[in-house]
Amino acid sequence: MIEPNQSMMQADALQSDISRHLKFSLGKDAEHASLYDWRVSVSLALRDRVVEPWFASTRKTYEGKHKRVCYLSMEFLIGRLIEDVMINLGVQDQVREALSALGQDYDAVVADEPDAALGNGGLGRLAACFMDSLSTLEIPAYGYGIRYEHGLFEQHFSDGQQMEIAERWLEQRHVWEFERPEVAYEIGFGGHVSEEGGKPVWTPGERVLATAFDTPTVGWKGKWANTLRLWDARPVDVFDLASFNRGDYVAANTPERLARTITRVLYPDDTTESGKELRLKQEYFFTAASIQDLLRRFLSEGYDIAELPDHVAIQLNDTHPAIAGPELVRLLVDTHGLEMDAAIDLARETLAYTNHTLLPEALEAWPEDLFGRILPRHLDIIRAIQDRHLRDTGSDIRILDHGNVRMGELAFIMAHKVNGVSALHSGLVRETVFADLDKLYPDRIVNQTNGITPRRWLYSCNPALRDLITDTIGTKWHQDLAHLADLEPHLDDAGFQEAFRAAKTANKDRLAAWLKARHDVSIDTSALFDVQIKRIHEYKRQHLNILETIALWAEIRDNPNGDWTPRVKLFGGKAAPGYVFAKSIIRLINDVARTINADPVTRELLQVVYPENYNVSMAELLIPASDLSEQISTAGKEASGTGNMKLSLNGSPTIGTLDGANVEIRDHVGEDNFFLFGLTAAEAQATREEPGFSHRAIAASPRLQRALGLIAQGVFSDGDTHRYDDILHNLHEHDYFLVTCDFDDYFAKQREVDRVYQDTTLWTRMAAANTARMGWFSSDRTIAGYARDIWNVESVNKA
Ligand code: 26Q
Repeated sequence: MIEPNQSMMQADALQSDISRHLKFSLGKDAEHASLYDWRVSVSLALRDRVVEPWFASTRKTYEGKHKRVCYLSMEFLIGRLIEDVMINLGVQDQVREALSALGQDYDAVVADEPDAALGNGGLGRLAACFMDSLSTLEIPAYGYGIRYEHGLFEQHFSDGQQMEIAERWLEQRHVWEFERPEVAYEIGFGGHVSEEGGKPVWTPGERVLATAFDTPTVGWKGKWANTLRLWDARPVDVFDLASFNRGDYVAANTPERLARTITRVLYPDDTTESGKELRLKQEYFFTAASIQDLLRRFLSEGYDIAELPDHVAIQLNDTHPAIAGPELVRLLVDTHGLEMDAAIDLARETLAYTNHTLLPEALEAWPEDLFGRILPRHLDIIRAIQDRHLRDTGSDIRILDHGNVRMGELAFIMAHKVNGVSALHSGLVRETVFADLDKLYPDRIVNQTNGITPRRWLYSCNPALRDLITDTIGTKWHQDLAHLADLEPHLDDAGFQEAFRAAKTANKDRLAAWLKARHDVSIDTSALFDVQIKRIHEYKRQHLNILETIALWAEIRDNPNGDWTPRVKLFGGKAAPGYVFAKSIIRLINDVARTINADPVTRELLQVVYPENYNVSMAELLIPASDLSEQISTAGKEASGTGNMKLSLNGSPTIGTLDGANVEIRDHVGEDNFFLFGLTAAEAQATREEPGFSHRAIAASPRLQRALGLIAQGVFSDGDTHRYDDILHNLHEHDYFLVTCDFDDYFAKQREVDRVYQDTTLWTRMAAANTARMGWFSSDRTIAGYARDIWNVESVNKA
C-alpha cells in the first residue's frame, strides 16, 4: 500500500519532473506548451522512473548468471505505452493529480500518443503481451524485432471502401526508446561462397548495418524491466564517394537506399505473400542482428560456446525468424570452428518454434533460387541440415522441396520444441501440417495456450470494472489473475450485479461519446453491443455476421412491433491491401450499415457501426463496452484467438464456434455462459467432402436465401446488382469456409442471445461469470508454461 502522504509526495515529484522536462528537454515554457509538449514531458518523467529498475534487472541477470530468453518476432504490436508504464509503476493517480495541478487534461495527454503499430494483429499483439508478462514474472528476456519507419497502414473508408495511407508514427519523437548507435552489426546479402583452405567463405555482395534502439519494458509494480531491442538499418558507408566524384549522383546514394528500404515498412499482410525479396531480407536482417547480439553478450561473459543452451533460450515467433537456425549454425561453424553436426545439435537445443497457423497459404516457402541468391551460404547449410535429418530419421520429409525452401519444416527440424497456441490447434498441428515430423520426433510438439496481459486488457482499459473487482475481492488478483475466482460467491449478489451493470454502462457511455466526437455517430447505449473486431479474413467470417444482420433487418421490417432486442453491431478491422475478397466484405458491411442506419422503421432496433482504422487503442475502448463477443471462425481455422479472451474477461460472453481457444474459454466459463453454434472441426472437414453442400444449405434456409437475395437485388448497393457477385458466387459455389452451412444455427443462437439479454439478472450473471472465470487466460500463465516446458528458465525471484 502506498501511504497517502507518500502518494502526495510522488505526485509533487512528478509535477516538478514534468515541468523540468518541459523546460529542459522540450525547451518550452508552460504558457506556450502544446499537448504534444506536455505528453512528451510526462512520458520522460515516467521513463526516468523505469531506468533504475531496468539497470538493476540487467545487473541482477548478469551477476546471477541467469538464463535468458530471446524472443524473436517480426512484429510487436504495442499500441500506446504511457498508461502501461504509469500503471506498472503504480503512479496513475499521481500522474492525474500532477497533470491537473498543471492545468492539463489527463485523458487528452494519454490520447496524444500515437500507437506503435509494429504488427498486423494477433501474432504481434501476443509478442507485446509476452514482453509485459516476462517482466512481471521477473524472467530475464530480450524482445528482438524491427523498428519499422512505417507501422501498419492507416485505414480510411471512401464510399465504404478501404483506402490505405502510410502510417507515420516516427514523425514525432518516440519517447520510450534509447538509441544505441554503438551497438551495430554488419549484415550481408547475396554475393558468393568460395573455399579457402578447405573452408567455405561467404563474401556478401551487399552489406548494411543493423543498429539498436532499446525500449525498457517494465513489469507489474516496477520490480523488473526487460529490453525490447528493435533494429534499424543504416548504410555501412553512408555515401559512395567514388561514384560521387565520377558525377554519378544516383549511384552515390545506392548504399543509403538499400539500408533505408529494409526497415521502411511493415508488410501489411497476415498471410504469406510469398516470394517477396524484401520480406526475406527483412527476416534475415533482424534475425542475423539478433543472433550476433545474443552471441556477443553470451561470449563476453566468458562461457564456452558449447554452453549456449544452458544460458540462452531463443523463441521463434512463427517461421518469420526461422533463418535463425541456419544463421546460428553458420556462425558456429564458420566463425567458431565447430563441426557441422555439433553446431546443428547446439542450435537445436537453443531454439524453439511457435506455430500460429494451419492455413496452407500462410505457411512460408521461398523459391530456392531467390533464397540462394540472397543467402547462398545459408542455402548450403540448409542442405546440410536436411541431409542430417534424412540420415537421422531415414524419412523423406524435406526442407527443400519442389524448388522451395519450406520454412515450417526448417523451423521444426531446428527446434527442440514446437508449440501450438491452443489445445485444439496444437492437436491439429500434430495431426495435419506436421503429422509426419511428429512421428519422427514424437515429443517435440507441445501446447501453450495463448494469454493476454491483464494489466492492459483489464486494469488499464477498464477502470470501472477494475475498481469494482478490487472493492469486491481486494487486490490479490492484481498479482495473480486466477484470484478473479474470488468473485464467484458474489455472482448472484444483487448489489454486485447492479454495480457490474453500472460499470458496463459507464464503458458503453464512454464508447458512445467517442463515436459521437470522432465519427459523428450516435448509438443507443441501452442496446446490446455486439462486437466483432479482428483482421478481415474469409475464415473469420465477418460475412456470416453481416448476413445475419441483413436477415434480422428484413424480419424486423416484417414485424416492427415484435419483441426485438435492440442491437448495435460494431465491426472493426483492416484487410490486407491486396486481399480482394476481404475488401469486398468491408465494402458490404459499410453498404449494409448505410442502408440499415437510414431506415426509420428499424432505426431504434438495429444499427451497424464500423469505425475506420481499428487499432490497439480502439480495442481498449471497444472491449470494455462490449456485451457480446463474436468469435465465429470456421472450426479448425483460428489457431487460438486472443481478442476472444479480452472480451470475455471484460464481461462480454461469446457467441462462437468450437475453434481455437474458444474451446478452452467455454470449458472455463461453463457451457451455460457461452453461446455455442456451428459445425465442429471434424464435421467441417467431413462437410467439405459432400458435393453440393452449399447448394443444399441454401435451399434449406429461406432466411439465408432472402439475405442473399437482398444483396443480389442491389438493395445495399444503390441498385448495382453485380457489386457483390464475388461474395455471392463464392457462397453458392465454393463455400470452403461453410458460411452457408452454419448460417441457420448462428441465426437461431443470436435469437437466444436476444432472449437472454432481456433477462437482465441472468445476463449480468453470465457476463460476470465470464470475468470471474477467465483468470487462467492471463499471459502470465502462458509465459510460466513456456518457461517450464520449453525454455527451462526461472523467475529471478525464485531462482
Ligand atoms: C508472412 C510472410 C510474408 C508476409 C506476411 C507474413 C505473415 C505475417 C503475419 C504471416 C502471418 C502473420 C500473422 C499471423 C497471426 O497473427 N496469427 C494469429 O496469431 C495469434 C496469436 O497466436 C492467434 O491467436 C490467431 O489465431 C492467429 O491467427
